[in-house]
Amino acid sequence: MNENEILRLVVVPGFGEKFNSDALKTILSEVSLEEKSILLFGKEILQPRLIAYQGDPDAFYTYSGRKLSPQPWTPKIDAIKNSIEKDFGVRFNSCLINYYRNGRDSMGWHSDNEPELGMKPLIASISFGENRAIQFKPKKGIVFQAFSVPQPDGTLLFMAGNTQRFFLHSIPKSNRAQPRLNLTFRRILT
Ligand SMILES: O=C(O)CCC(=O)C(=O)O
Ligand SMILES: [Mn+2]
Repeated sequence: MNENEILRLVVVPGFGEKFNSDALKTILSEVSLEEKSILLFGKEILQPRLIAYQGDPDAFYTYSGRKLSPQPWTPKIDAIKNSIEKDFGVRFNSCLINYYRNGRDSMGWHSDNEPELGMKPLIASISFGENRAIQFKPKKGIVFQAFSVPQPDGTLLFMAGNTQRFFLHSIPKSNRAQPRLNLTFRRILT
């Protein structure tokens, strides 16, 4: 990788189609999703979506001021992980599961730059259900335009290299949105 590289994304439309249309339903039935709060300037704020975290037993993740303990892998999530690992020659030990119940659920601007992900984290993000675009914008000092990537059902998006260092991303609210499930596979350095 060149030292000047600021952004590395790979988009694989339809990757999730092979898990067939019941992926969303199956995952909802096997995962217990929770409304969780984050600490923002010392205050507890409920996150506007449902969340679960799965992974290998030692893959603890401190996210927005909260230490997440991994739940054991469930069959569908494990199958999707294995499929991504096999096709792209990558390895993950955890998965953050986000469920957007409707268009009012969202995720604010952030980057996945927690120290336990390392300097240049590879994150594989797969989406099922409603098409909610992910927005990107450069951090201060980076000259680049904001842009968005549509994520229709089955889209697989890799974020890699310096993406987290130089860009923020978000899922804005949307009017008229059916439910959407997103899985982000990560590698926690243990
Ligand atoms: O829902 C998405 O597509 C993005 C999820 C995300 O950014 C995250 O889990 O950190
Ligand atoms: Mn993220």
